[in-house]
Amino acid sequence: MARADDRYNVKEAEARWQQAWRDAGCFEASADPARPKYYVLEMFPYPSGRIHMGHVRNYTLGDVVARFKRARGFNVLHPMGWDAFGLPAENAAMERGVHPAQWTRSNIAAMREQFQPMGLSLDWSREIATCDSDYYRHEQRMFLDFLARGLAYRKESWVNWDPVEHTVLANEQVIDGRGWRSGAPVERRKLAQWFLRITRYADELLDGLETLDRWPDKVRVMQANWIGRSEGAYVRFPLKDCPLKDCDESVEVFTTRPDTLFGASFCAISPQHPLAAGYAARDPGLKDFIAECDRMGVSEAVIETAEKKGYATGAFVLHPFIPGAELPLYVANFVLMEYGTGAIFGCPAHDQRDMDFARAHGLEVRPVVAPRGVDADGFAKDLAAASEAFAEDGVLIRSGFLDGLGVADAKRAAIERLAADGTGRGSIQYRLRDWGVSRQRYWGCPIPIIHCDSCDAVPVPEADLPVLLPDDVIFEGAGNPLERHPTWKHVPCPVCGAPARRETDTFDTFFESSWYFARYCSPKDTGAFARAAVDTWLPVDQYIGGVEHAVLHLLYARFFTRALRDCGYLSVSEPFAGLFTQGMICHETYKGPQGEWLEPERVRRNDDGAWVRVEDGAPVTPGRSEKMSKSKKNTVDPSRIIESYGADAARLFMLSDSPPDRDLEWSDAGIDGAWRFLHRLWRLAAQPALPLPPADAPEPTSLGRSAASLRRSAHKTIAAVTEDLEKLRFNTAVARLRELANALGNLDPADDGAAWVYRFSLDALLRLIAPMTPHVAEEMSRLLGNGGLIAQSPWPEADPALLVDDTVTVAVQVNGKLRGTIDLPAGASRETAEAAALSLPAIQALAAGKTIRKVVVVPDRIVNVVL
Ligand code: ANZ
Ligand code: ZN
Repeated sequence: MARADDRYNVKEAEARWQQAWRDAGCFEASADPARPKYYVLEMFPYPSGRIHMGHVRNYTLGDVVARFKRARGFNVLHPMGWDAFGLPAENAAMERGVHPAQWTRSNIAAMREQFQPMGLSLDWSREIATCDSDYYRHEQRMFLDFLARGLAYRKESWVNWDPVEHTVLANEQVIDGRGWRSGAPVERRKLAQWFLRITRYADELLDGLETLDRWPDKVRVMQANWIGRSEGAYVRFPLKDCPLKDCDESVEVFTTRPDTLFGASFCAISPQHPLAAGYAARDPGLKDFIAECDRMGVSEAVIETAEKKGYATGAFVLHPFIPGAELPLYVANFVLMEYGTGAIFGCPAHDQRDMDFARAHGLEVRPVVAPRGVDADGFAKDLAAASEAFAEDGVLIRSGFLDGLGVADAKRAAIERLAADGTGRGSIQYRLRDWGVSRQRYWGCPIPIIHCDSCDAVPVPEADLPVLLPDDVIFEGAGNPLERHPTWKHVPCPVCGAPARRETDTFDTFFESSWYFARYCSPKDTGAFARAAVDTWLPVDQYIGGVEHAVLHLLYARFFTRALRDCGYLSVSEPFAGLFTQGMICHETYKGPQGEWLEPERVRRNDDGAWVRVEDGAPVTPGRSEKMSKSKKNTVDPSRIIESYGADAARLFMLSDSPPDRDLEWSDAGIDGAWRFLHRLWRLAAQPALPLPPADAPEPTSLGRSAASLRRSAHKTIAAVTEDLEKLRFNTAVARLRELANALGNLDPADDGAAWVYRFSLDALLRLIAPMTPHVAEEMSRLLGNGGLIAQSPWPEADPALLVDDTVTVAVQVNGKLRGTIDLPAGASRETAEAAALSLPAIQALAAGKTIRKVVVVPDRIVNVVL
C-alpha cells in the first residue's frame, strides 16, 4: 500500500495552507513604526465576472514582491478592491434586465472566489468597491474642493460622441476614429461638460517624471509626449481686405518653427475656427466641407490618420516679414481647434504634413533651411521639387535677416523681430488638454451639482452630501437613465429655493481609479483618508499593471495626487514611487473548417502532426500566437488550470518562462514542467536522500567535498535570488533555484556533514521559492519539522565568507608566456604562490640551468617567472 507521503496532494495542501494563513492573519497590515513600510499594489480589477490569465500574472507578480518584502522585514501593505463603476454593468442591465448594482456585486463575489485559490497574500480586510457610496461619497467632496480652487470648471466643448453608446468619449477612448467599446465611428458634438484642470500641473507633471527613476523609461517617454511641451511663438498674419464684418483682421497662428517663416506658402485654420464659420456663411461648398469634418472625431488619433483635406477660402493673409507677400488661407481638417490658436502657417519644405498638403494643392515649396556644409542652392533646388520635407537642423538660407543662423538661433532672432514689430511673441504650448470628466451614464458617481435657471450651477451643500445614485431606474432605450428618472433630478435650488435640476452626468470612471490607492490606507475612515494613515503608507512603493495604462490612468492619478495635496488631503506628490509594467500572455490561435476561431481545448494534434477539431476530427489551421483575447478565443481559463495543476504550478509557470515585462507564451508543456518541478521539490523534503538532523542541530565542523560544495551553492543561491527578487528578475531566480535543486540531488550521502548540509540547503531552497510558490514551501517546511509558518519567517541570509570561492586557478608564466596553472586557496600569500609555481615540473624544466631574475605575483591571478 502506498504511503500517505508518496505523492504531493496539491489540492488538499493548498487549501490547508490558505486556511492557516487566514487563521494567523498573516497578511493584515497595521501601522508599525518599528519596521519600514512597503506598499505593493497591482492595478485593481474591473469586476467583469471572471478572472483571466492577465490577472493571474499581474497578481502573482505583486504577490511575490509582497511576500518577499514581508520576509525581508518590511511592514507590507498589499490590498485589493474593485474598479466597479462603468459601462459593461449598464449594458448588462439593458441586455439582461439585471440591475447594474446586482450584476457588479455578483461579479465581485464570483471573482473573489476565483482569486481565493491563488493563495495571494492580500489584506482582504481593506477591500473596497468604488461603486459603494462609502467610497464615491468622498469624491463628491473632492470635486467640490477642486471647484472651489478652480481645479474644476464647466465649459461648452466639442466632444467625441459615440452614437451607439450615447456617451462622450475621452480622446483616449477613440481608437482609429471609432469608439473603443462600440467600434462605431465617432461624431463631434458640442456639450457643456465638467473639466478638471490637469493643465495647471503640466510642468509639474513633466518635471516629476525626472524623479521617477523606478519607472520604465518607455512609460515616462509616453507621458512626456502626452504632455507635449513645445516652445514656440504666436504669430499674427494680417488678413488682406477681409470681406467679413467684425473680423479681427488677422489670423494668429502657433508655431514651433518661427525660423521657417520665410518658407511659408499658406495659412490654414481649423474647421471649428470662428473665421471658418464666417466664410462658410457665404460659401456653401465650405459649409459642406466643415460638415464633413464634423463627422470625424476630434481626437488627435483620428485627425492624424485621416486623409489631409483642405478648402481654399479665397481669402489671403500678409506675410509678417516680407512686405507685399500674400499667402492663401485654407480651412484644413488636420488643424485642431484645441491646440495653439486653431490656426497654422504651412512651410512645406520643412514639415511633411505641409509638404503633402502643398503637393495636393499645387502650392509652392520654399526651402529655407539647408544642412551645414552642402551646396545650399543645389539643395534648395532639389528640395523645391521633392516630396519629402527636410525637418532636421541646419543653416538658414533665403531668409533675409536670418540667413546664416542655425535653427535654434534663428528661432530666437525671429521671435525677437516679431516682438519688436508687435506681430508675435514667444510662447510655450502643451499638447495636454484638461480632463473632461462628465459622462452621460447611470453607473458612475453622481456629479454633486444642481442647475438653477437663476443661480447657474450650484454645488450641492455639504449637509446634503452624498448624492446617492437612485436604485429605481429603468434601463430601456439609449442615453442616460438618470435623465429619464421621474423624480430624482427635481430638487429645489440650494441658493434661491426655486425648482432646479440635478446634474445627471456622472464622473468618468478614471475618477475613481485616481485615488483608490490612497483610500486603501484607511479604507473605513469616515473621511476620505485618515491623515496619519496616508502619511504612513504613501507613496505606493511598487505598482504593477499593464502598459496600456501608461498615459491615462497613470497620468490622471499623478495629477489627482497633486490636486489632493493642494486641497490639503495628503502630502505626497507622486503616488507611485516604483512602476512595473508586465507583458501580455499569448497563445496560439486556431481556425476551424469555416474559418471560425476555435478554443484551444477544442483542438488537438494527431500523431501525424495534423491539427484537428476534437469533436469531429475536422481539419484545423493553427495560426500565429497572439495576445489571449475573447475575440480570437485563444484564452485559457485560470480556474481550470488551478483546479488541475494547483496555484503554485500556475504561479511558477507565469514567473519562470519569460522576464515579467515580456510577453509570455502559454503552453501546456510549460505548465506541466512547473508541476513536475514542484513535485520533485516536494519529494526532496518528503523522501529525503538521507535521514535529516533536527532543525537546531549544530553545523558540523568538517564537511566532505560535495557537502562543502553544496553548502557554498546554497549560500550563493541565497545571495543571487535575493538580488533577482529585488530587481524583479523572477525568471532568473527560478532558474537558480532549479540549479540548487539539481545540486541537492548530486550530494554524496557518505560525505561528512552531508545530512546537515542537505537539510540546510533544502531549507534555504524552500524559503527562497516561498514568495513564488508559497504552498509547497510551507508543506516542505512542515516535512522538515520546522515550526511556524514560512509566511511569517524571515528571509535566509547568505554568509559572505561563503560567497567567495575558496580556491582560485592561477596562471603560471615564464617570461610572460603561459606555461601552466596552479590551484591555490583564494587570497594565498605571494610566498605561497611563488613556491607553488616554482615547484611545477614544467617550470622547473624551463628554469633548469638558468638564473631566476625575478618572480612577479599578481595575487589570485598570475605568477610570472622572469629568467
Ligand atoms: C510652422 C511650421 C514649420 C511648423 C515647420 C512645423 C514645422 P508641436 O511640436 O506638436 O507643438 N500646429 C500648430 N497648431 C496646430 C493645430 N492647432 N493643429 C495642427 N497643427 C498645429 O507642433 C507644433 C507645430 O504644429 C506648429 O509648428 C504648427 O506647424 C503645427 F517647418 O508651424 B508649425
Ligand atoms: Zn437658484
